[in-house]
Amino acid sequence: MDVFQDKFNHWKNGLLMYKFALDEINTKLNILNEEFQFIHNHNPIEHIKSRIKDPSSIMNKLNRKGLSVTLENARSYVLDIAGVRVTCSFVRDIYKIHEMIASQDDINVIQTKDYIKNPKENGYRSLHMILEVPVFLANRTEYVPVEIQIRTIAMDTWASLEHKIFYKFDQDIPEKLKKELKLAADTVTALDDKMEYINTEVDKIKYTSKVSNV
Ligand code: 0O2
Repeated sequence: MDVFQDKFNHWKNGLLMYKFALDEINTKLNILNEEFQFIHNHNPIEHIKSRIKDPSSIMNKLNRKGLSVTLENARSYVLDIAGVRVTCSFVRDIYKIHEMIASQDDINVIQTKDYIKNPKENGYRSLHMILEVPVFLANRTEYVPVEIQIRTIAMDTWASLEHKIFYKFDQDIPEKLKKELKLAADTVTALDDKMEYINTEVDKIKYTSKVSNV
């Protein structure tokens, strides 16, 4: 077998673990969503999208961090090889999902970054969690890192556009567009607040009419 094929297989086998971890976390999220629907008559999750970072992006990230490009370094230092993006309707659902995941016995939360309470300077908002998920293999259990990004639909719309613009301008967005993006991010925050308010009002009306029907 030639060296290239050997290396390719080494990476391919190494990344298989991340696919198993994604399968596990997707199952967990679907169960939580269905259970929540059953108990509260409401789906906190609108969409779930998952992906394995492609090897060239993993290698770029190792280069950016000044590390040599090895599978071992990728496993230790690139914690978003397996990524799941969860979109919700309301901000309070984001924290509900965060809490439900964090309280699962077999999951270790190794990092939480709250870019909703502390948005990035460009306006980016999202809740990020890095988890260790157990993958049960025939002869051992491996703990595999998975990044979950939880955001509202409005935050997701903003982030998708910003991501495209970022790459369109080769990571150097013109000042004028940066300002416009920040203004759009403020509008997204206002929209999320308004939706949250309307939803709370709907709950209050539903509760009052239930009580008066007793
Ligand atoms: P891609 O293409 O989405 O995978 P660290 O690993 O902790 O040293 P990192 O990875 O920058 O540093 O951590 P962070 O801040 O948690 O960001 C991880 C991911 O969040 C990014 O992955 C993006 O998906 C998303 N993200 C973070 N900041 C922004 C932002 O300003 N705009 C948008 N649109 N997305 C953001 P990647 O690997 O950068 O990209």
